[in-house]
Amino acid sequence: MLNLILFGPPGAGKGTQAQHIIEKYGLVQLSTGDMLRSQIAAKTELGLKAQQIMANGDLVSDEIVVGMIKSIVHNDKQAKGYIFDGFPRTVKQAQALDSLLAEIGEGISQLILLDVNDDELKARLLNRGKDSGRADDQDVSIIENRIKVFKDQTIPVMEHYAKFNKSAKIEGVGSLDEIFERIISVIDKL
Ligand code: B4P
Repeated sequence: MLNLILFGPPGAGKGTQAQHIIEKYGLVQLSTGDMLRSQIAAKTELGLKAQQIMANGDLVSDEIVVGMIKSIVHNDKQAKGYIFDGFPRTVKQAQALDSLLAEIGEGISQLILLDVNDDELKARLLNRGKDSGRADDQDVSIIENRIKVFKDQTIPVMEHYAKFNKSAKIEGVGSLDEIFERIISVIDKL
């Protein structure tokens, strides 16, 4: 299996690039952000818990997101591999993911960081916020909090996989095609 973590700060292009990667490599995309937003739209108990946390730009609890991922990985026996988009966001989530994959005799093949500077992130997210309807994309102070949360709680995930030589960093500024080519050149070396 090819199991990739698409990694980066909010607005780095994870969701955008994941679409192209799944088409080329036939992987299953698991975006915890999308899963949480569908729970909110369906007004489930889980969605109600996550809604305010996400609107503030904070992280939903590890238990909730790990539980969502677990149920899919355990039930999908046909997958050629996964692209984890927006997950793991804490070292605890990374450890839970490693154990989950080990249970099916698998592991993470590579983490790929899309490196983008803070000014570009803010501009992209505010731009998306004009028509996305996402509360977390419409307020600079919330976007700044999301970037801070990434630096404080999520960067250690990259260090966790670097210990196993499984972290790669690519430039995340440029056209969508240029960035996709950079990602392909990392994947094709695996
Ligand atoms: P996510 O849904 O993961 O939100 P995101 O980081 O904003 O998305 P993404 O990074 O994929 O967006 P993209 O760059 O593609 O999470 C939202 C919230 O959910 C979190 O804050 C948290 O509360 C919660 N959550 C999710 N997962 C969690 C977890 N594991 N643990 C705890 N909480 C969790 O796109 C951004 C914009 O940039 C788009 O408009 C796009 O068109 C544009 N763009 C992309 N590439 C570009 C390029 N090359 N040039 C110019 N613009 C570009």
